[in-house]
Amino acid sequence: MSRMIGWVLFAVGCTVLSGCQTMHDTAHSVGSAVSSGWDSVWGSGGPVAVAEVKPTQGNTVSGTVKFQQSGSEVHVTVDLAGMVPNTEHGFHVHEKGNCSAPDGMSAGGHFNPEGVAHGTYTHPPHHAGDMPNLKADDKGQVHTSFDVAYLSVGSGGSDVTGRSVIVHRDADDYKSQPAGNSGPRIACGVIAEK
Ligand SMILES: [Cu+2]
Repeated sequence: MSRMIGWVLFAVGCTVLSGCQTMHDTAHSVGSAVSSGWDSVWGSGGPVAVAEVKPTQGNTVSGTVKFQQSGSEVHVTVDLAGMVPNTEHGFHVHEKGNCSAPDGMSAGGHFNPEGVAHGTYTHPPHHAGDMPNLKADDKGQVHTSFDVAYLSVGSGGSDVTGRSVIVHRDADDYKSQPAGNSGPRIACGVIAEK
C-alpha cells in the first residue's frame, strides 16, 4: 500500500513541476528493456488496465491483454486464442482507443508519444507501442507475459489507458516503417483501467 501512495505522490508532483514529463519520457527510453521477476521484487498492486480483444471482420482471434504497473515497469499478460497454429504475429499498442472499424484501422497508428521510428522493443528509440511478436502454439493460442519499462498504467506520457492493442496477421520485422510490415489487423481491444 505504501508503494501505491508513493506512486500517487509522484503523479501529483508531476502535475505541479513543469519539466517532469521530459524526465519521465527520457527515463522510459533509457530504461527500455524486457526482464522478469519484478513482481517478486516489488510485489503487485499497481494500477491495472485490461483490453478485451475481439476479432476484426473475417478473423477469429479473441481474449484478454492485461497491463499492470509494477514498480517502474509494466507487466503485460497475454491470453489469446483463435490464431492459426504455430504462427507469429505483430503486437502493438495503437494510439486510439477505438476498435469500431471492421478492419481495426480506427485504432490509428502505433502509440508513439516521443515521435520516433518503429523498431525493436528491446532497443530504444522505438515506438512506445512496440512490443514483442506473439507466437501461437499448436492450438492457435498465446499465453505469455513480459515486462517493459517504457509503458505506464494510469499516469505519465506513456500511459496505455484509453489506447488499444492490435494483433496483426503477420510477424513484425522490427524495422520496416512505420509498422514492421506486419500486415492487416486481425484483432483489436480498447485498453481500459480496472
Ligand atoms: Cu500494430
